[in-house]
Amino acid sequence: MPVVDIHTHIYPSSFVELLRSRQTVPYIRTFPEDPDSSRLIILPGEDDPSMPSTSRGRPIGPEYHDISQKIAFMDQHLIDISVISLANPWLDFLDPEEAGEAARKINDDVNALCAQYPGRLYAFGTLPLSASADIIVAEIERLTSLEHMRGVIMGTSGLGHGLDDPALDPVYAALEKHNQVIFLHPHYGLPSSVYGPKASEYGHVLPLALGFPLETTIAVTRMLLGGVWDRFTKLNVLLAHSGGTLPFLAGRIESCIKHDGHLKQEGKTERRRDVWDILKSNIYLDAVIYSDVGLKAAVNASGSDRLMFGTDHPFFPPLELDVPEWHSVAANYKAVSSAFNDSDSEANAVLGGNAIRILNL
Ligand code: 5CU
Repeated sequence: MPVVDIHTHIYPSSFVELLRSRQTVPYIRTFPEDPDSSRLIILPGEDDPSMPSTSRGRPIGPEYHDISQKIAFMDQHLIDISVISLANPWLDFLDPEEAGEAARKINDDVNALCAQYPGRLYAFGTLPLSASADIIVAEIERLTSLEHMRGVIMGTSGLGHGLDDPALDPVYAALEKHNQVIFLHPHYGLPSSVYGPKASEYGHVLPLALGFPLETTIAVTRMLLGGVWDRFTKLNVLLAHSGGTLPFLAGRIESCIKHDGHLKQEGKTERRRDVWDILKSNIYLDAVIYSDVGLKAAVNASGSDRLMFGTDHPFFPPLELDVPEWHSVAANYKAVSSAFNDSDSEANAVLGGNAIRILNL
């Protein structure tokens, strides 16, 4: 059974040029302490002058845009097929007038990268979310004509007001109509105040380990409370990082809904699909959680037939020089083998079979 990586990012060269041309987050720049090394600054507040220079973004090299490096990484880690996606913050920061054209260019570029390696690369497209719903829907429709596209990647901000915004309904309707999976990925984290006054001493750990997964969990819970899956019963969403903390917190979310007097008064506690139903019918989860503990929660919540292997390449490379096998990837492989130690068929499904079936690879 082939191994498929469904969580693996790329910034095509045109996007790298765009980031290099900018002076505010997101952008690529060098710092006087190390003028020969470019750093990718994408997360909110990541270039705060109070940060030590080693916390300001991350080093960026050709692994972020050179597709031959993606293939070399796949070969090194025994990955047969990758479903590549533009990394955060996608096109969220563009002016509305620029977004439609930029999305067409990036999607064409990514589709062309896939075409260089037939059978090995597919992609999630990018949406011009700062543009009007008409322009977004037009791009969703255009994506269906690009051979290698298998869905779209999206952040949690939607059109600027989150994923429970009713203004997104035409977008959800188009995605549902064309059977396009949304790969939902965090970027914005939590307000920096929750990380406390010593945050700059802790590198990226709090925003990446906790801010990202909580952002995803809140975004999906808002979709649920906003009735998105009651209106779009066939809308499929693949959640990054094994659903943030959704599998672990689903019982608590469901209980809070059942005990909420305001929701009851509005008639919203009875006439709705519950979290467990949505987890098993509309949600897919990646297996990018680095431990069998989190992976088992994901399996219990959604089923092993809805879980798909990923790496998050090119993020989380080894910090040591010349280590060919990435610890982060080894941890995700190990989590799958420990979670399914008595079932090769389930492990193979998570490693590749599910992605081939769900994304029609
Ligand atoms: O290291 C990081 O900041 C990231 C990121 O921004 N996006 C991602 O997908 N993984 C890690």
